[in-house]
Amino acid sequence: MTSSTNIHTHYRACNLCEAICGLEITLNANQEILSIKGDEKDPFSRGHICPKAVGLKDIYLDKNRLKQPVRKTHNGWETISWEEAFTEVSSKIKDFQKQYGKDVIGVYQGNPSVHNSGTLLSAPGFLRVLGTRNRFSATSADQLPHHFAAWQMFGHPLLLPIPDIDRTDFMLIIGANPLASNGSLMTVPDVANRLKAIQKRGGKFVVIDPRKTETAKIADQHLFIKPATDVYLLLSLVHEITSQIETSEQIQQLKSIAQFYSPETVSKITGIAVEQIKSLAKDLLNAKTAVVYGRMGVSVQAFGGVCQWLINCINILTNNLDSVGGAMFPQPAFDLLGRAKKGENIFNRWQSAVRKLPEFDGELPVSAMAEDILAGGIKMLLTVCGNPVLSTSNGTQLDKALASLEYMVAVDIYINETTQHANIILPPTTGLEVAHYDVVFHNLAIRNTAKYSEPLFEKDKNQRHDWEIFEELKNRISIEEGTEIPKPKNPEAKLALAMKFGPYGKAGLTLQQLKDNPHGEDLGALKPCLKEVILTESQDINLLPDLILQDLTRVKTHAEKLLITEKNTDFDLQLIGRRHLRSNNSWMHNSERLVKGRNRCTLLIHPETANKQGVANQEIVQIESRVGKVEITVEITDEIMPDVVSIPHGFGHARAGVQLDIATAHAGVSLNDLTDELLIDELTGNAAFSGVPVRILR
Ligand SMILES: Nc1nc2c(c(=O)[nH]1)N[C@H]1C(S)=C(S)[C@@H](COP(=O)(O)OP(=O)(O)OC[C@H]3O[C@@H](n4cnc5c(=O)[nH]c(N)nc54)[C@H](O)[C@@H]3O)O[C@H]1N2
Ligand SMILES: Nc1nc2c(c(=O)[nH]1)N[C@H]1C(S)=C(S)[C@@H](COP(=O)(O)OP(=O)(O)OC[C@H]3O[C@@H](n4cnc5c(=O)[nH]c(N)nc54)[C@H](O)[C@@H]3O)O[C@H]1N2
Ligand code: SF4
Ligand SMILES: [Mo]
Repeated sequence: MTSSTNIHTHYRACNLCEAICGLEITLNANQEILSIKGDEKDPFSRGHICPKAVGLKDIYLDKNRLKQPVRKTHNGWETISWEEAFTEVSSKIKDFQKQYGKDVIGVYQGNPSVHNSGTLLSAPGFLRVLGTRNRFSATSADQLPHHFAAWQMFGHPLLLPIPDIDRTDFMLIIGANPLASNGSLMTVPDVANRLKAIQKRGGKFVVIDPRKTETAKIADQHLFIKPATDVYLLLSLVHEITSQIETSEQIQQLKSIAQFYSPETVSKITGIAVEQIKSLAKDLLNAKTAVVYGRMGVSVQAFGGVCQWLINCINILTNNLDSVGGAMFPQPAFDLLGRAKKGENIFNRWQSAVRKLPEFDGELPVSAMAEDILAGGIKMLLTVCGNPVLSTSNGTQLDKALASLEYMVAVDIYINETTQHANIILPPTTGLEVAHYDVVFHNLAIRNTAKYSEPLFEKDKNQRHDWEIFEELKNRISIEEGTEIPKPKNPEAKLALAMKFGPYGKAGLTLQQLKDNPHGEDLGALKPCLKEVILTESQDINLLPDLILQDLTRVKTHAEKLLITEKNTDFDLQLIGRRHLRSNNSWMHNSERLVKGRNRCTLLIHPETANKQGVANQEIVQIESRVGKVEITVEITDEIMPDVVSIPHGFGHARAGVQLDIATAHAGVSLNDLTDELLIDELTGNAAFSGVPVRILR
């Protein structure tokens, strides 16, 4: 912290999204925030921020935010002491375990778990002691297919290839909207300028998306694609590329897999013209360097796993994997893979109770959580940083399932759509009150950097840090009765050790150095390193993994169906989601400055489709899927494909019991009251949100 007169400045990283922008926060002598701006001296974000950064101040001051545990009573919520809360929660855990066994307690971990270093470093220890196989997280409503393909091909779920956006000559972006999301599985602050820089140095980038997004608008080219048909576009690109390169035996096999998917055939399925598919393949082959990057849109669909595999394949076929300007592997200062084992099986070691969906890396697909609660296998649930009622398929069903639980605990800062079902909520400090080192996202970054942030505000004496909560619970459920409960250990020690023994430790990088330089350290551009980091048994890329090859039959059968059948007339529209720069999944709608302005929770529909359906702009319509129905205002726009409609996810705050004053005044409806828990990627178990069949009711 630096000071001049009474005004002083604090530098830190924003932990709200994956971009980890550097912030410059000025405060007066009373510790009131005067401004939050981009930190020009941050070597990575270079002064960039987005409007959500100022939301950190709103979260800090939010009257609805919890600071002490609350317990649900017949007369509403009552504030209780931490001692009371810990005693009740730990004895409930022990009672349930004793009576029914460890698996009877379910756990759901949401997105901010990976944006809080305290939670990230302390929750795993608690979960190990809890020992349940009924673990779920937002991963299977998001990026599980990426992890699956990475594990199969490179030997570890976290060996995710990241686009070398600063040096590439051609970037193909499929199903991602970094101008709204600020990048995902690609930590890339200031993404708009980095994309424009590709163009300035004579390269280009192309966007494939059923909606003409903010990113598509600044691209050299945007192609509409029918939802959930990307697997065929990718196969067609493999078809074209393998016909133009020298083929080894393995590549020959890929070529024969792709044989059926000529641009002519695939054009009929995807709606992308034959010439355009061919020219994309040419661009990928001819550019000096090129990279294919596919995110949410190609992950949350019926063939998400195969899509992510194909994206890696194309980067390999065009000689762009692990090479400058292509898809590369970061080498973070906190090396998450330092102790990873080679060739470990982490798939399908157990299954969900009702549908027998496969476990991956210790977690079951979240689409199975509600049915497994309703079937009675999970009687107690713990949610951590999650709002699955709004964020997982068929939220209405989960809402009912949560109401049927015998006991629920939430580690969360709000009483929202999910946590209102809890018996006890344990609220940790957050945002400006905590120390932060981005353990996960430096691992996914387009440049190697490291940055540590001190807390800006001291916590009240009645508040607890996340790590204090998890350590306390771990200690209480694992010690013998009658022994003294050890004090929670600050995970900062782990951080210091990780720096020391990480890849830059030898060169002298220490936690203290990061503390002394709150702008962050630049550790250089990504370097080819796959040989050193690969974790497959053979030490080679597994280009043709059996599990993925087996799924190609399903891909083919579905293609044949799409090529012959008429449209499903019962549900004649396909639903997709969207993100807005001023939203953050479901939980930042309680900031007035972020929600004000025109209603964002609208149904986007193409003029021709609106005409066919007989709906007018701004009309309120009912829209229905197999699982539910919502009422929503129509917004007619030619920025979406005909026969596709879009609703943003994360809204729907009008549910009874929610205590979010501002959010409920801008409630909107929940996209996930329409998405269907039965629609999944059968390979990985990931939720398939893209292309849900829906119809407008009149
Ligand atoms: N249809 C559809 N569904 C989607 C998506 C989509 O695109 N379409 N996106 C999916 C994706 S990518 C994701 S990641 C998931 C997100 O799904 P979730 O992680 O379940 O949902 P969030 O809205 O991120 O909820 C975050 C929760 O954490 C709490 N919280 C915030 N900060 C803290 C903190 O510091 N500590 C603690 N303990 N709690 C905190 C908030 O109050 C909130 O309850 O949603 C998925 N769902
Ligand atoms: N402002 C803001 N930033 C965020 C978040 C947020 O909620 N708000 N959430 C954060 C999280 S948790 C994540 S995971 C990331 C996600 O980051 P992104 O993946 O960049 O985010 P989305 O905006 O969901 O982009 C998905 C795109 O896929 C398109 N799409 C939908 N279906 C299909 C399809 O079938 N095929 C193709 N090709 N495209 C399709 C959608 O139209 C959309 O433009 O964003 C993070 N950043
Ligand atoms: S882009 Fe993400 S990290 Fe950067 S200021 Fe916005 S929310 Fe924070
Ligand atoms: Mo996500």
